[in-house]
Amino acid sequence: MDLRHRDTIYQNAKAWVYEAGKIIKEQMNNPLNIETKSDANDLVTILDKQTEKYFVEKIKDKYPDHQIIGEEGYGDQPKELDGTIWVIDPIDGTMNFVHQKKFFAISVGILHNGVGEIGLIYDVMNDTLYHVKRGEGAFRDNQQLANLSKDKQLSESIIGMNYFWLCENRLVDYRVMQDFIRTIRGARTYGSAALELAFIAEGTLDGYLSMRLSPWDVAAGIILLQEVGGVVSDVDGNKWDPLNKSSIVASNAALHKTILEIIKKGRK
Ligand code: 2AM
Ligand code: CA
Ligand code: CA
Ligand code: CA
Repeated sequence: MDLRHRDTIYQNAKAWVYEAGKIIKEQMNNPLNIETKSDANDLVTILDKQTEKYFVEKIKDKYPDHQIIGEEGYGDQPKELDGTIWVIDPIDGTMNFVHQKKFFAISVGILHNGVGEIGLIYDVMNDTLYHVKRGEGAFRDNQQLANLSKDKQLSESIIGMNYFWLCENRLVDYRVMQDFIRTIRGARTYGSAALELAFIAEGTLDGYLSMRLSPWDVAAGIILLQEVGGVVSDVDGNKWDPLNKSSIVASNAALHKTILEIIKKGRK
């Protein structure tokens, strides 16, 4: 992708992310028309839908040849990774948004011919933007993020993961994951995959595990994390596929290998 063209796309995407955040803040205390999706805890609000529509309108107007993959379905359903694809989660952490009115983010990843070129994760209530253009550094607002430490031990690591890893589940023997919990320094559950990946990039977390996420949950976070030397795969070590749902294991390279070895012992 031509770098000048990429920079224009980045500037537009950034302006739209800030504007969308402003609209969410202005409207979040109005009735949210909360509905459920796949299950009773899978929530969606009018602002998830409205925010995605806002991006789709802006993108289709300015870049009619770009494609969009968005959680709420207002984009396209590309089958191939050719051309430029925007992968958008209008509100990542909807449960937090509904119940806590904070700890949610707007996540926008932009791929060109399958390569992640731009990533934006906007922590709306903290007014913090994580952003990256591949090869030009990852940033939190104006501050460049350092490369991930290579010699972090698992015993000194804080890992983002939810409690379902410790319950009977279809992926990994929970007793192996209980041993894992005893091995690491601590576990945290923030409820926004996009923010959790950004937290690894900034060093707040050392790793993140999730059983099933969609492309829009992780696209921007993966692009951000790769820029600081992070590694992302599914629980079996397969490379991330931007067109399909998968489990996610993210961390620095050394920890990633160790975590995959542990998961393998309990993999069903
Ligand atoms: P969401 O808020 O955009 O739905 C924590 O639950 C993380 O998992 C969030 O990033 C959330 O994204 C994502 N997630 C993916 N699928 C989910 C589902 N079916 N129910 C709840 N959260 C889901
Ligand atoms: Ca959702
Ligand atoms: Ca999401
Ligand atoms: Ca969402």
